[in-house]
Amino acid sequence: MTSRRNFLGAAGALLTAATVSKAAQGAVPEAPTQSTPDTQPPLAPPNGRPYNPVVTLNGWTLPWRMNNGWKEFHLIAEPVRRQMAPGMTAHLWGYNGQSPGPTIECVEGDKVRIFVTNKLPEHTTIHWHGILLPNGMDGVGGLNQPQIPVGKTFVYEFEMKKSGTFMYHPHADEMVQMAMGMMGFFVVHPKNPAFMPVDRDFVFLINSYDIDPGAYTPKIATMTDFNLWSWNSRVFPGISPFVVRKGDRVRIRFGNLTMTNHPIHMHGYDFEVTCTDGGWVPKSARWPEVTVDVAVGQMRAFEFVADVPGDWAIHCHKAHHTMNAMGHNVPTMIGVDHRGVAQKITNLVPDYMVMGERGMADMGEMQMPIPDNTLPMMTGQGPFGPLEMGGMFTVVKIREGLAKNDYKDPGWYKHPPGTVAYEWTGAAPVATRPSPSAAPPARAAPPAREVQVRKPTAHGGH
Ligand SMILES: [Cu+2]
Repeated sequence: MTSRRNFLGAAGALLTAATVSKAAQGAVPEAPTQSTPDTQPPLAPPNGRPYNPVVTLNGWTLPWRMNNGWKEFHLIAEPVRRQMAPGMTAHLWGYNGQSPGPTIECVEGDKVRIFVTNKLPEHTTIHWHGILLPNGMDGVGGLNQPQIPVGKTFVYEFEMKKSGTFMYHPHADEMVQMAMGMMGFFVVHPKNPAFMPVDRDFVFLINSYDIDPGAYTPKIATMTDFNLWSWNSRVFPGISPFVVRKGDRVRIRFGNLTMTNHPIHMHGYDFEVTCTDGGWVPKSARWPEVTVDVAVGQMRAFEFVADVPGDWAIHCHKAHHTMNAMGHNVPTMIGVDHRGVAQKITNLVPDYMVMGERGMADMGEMQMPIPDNTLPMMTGQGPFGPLEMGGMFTVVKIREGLAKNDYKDPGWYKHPPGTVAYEWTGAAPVATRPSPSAAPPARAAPPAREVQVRKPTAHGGH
């Protein structure tokens, strides 16, 4: 049997001979599909202008075909199953088998034709966030185009006017379709490969879901109280590490399609924001940061030179966003002595558990019974014990001697001897405390100040 790929290859050969039949030219390009949530290696461009491809965290890049000078892609909007971390799968909507959809990569000056087939149970469109294009290609259903009906394929065509960091998402029944996971990254590489080159270029989208413990489908009407805070529809410990070779110049790009802002914080380095969804930031306008807040509907890219090896945490700095599904109505129990009470309750309710009388760190190692398809609230095991994390957390793993294109997880960092925080085993210091009976020091009267007022003079001779 002739596979679809072979058939298209033959069609491509015909095109170069410039004897294209209408049927071959009119054929819709194949729509590759992805079945795994694992980070795929970067897709080196097989044709067209050269560029340094990006790595999509727990994702992949959509292959294309060239057709008479047009780069042709095919997205299929459809229900998907996305494993958010081992042990938990969500029933989402996405593109070509996954949520988010595949990353689209092209080059400034490329003519791009994107076929969008709707296999959802309702109509949809795609808006190309940040991309400068003709009004009728902007994808706002009802405003710029009719909605794409169920079962139909629409075509978007535009020329990439500038390079940068963009994304795509529906502009049709938006609240539902984005709450269900419909979105994807869109990178336009500079025409000149010497413009702001980096060695490693990572991308991901920030999204959030509200999926009840034990359930599979997000609650689409949730406004702010989401319980799964994810990067590319993955939560810790399901988010891949950023694997980096020591000495590499690294760019990390992300876009926020949740309902709140996320201060993204990376340990061990300072960095500069070099790109937003509006374009590249000139050198003179950058300043150093260790946390960059990304508002709803914004994109940011930051860069640093990876000169210090280690396992450096990278996470959203909102503490609730580094946790998985939990109830928020947990009373604060710190300092409450449950002894006796717990015993009495356990006689009535055998599974009763006391939570939080010494803080909640115990949750990190607790094997408590949870419903199927539910992740622990705080989890993950590191080289020194439980990590007590969830949600938007992963690690930048910087190692010496990796190969140029090696993105395999190198395991935990092996610290040189004498470089890890250690327990003090000498004599305990004597605490000095003020005696409780001591009166607070009397407040001295503020010293008198003399103020001299000078009026500006007309001659201004200084
Ligand atoms: Cu956050």
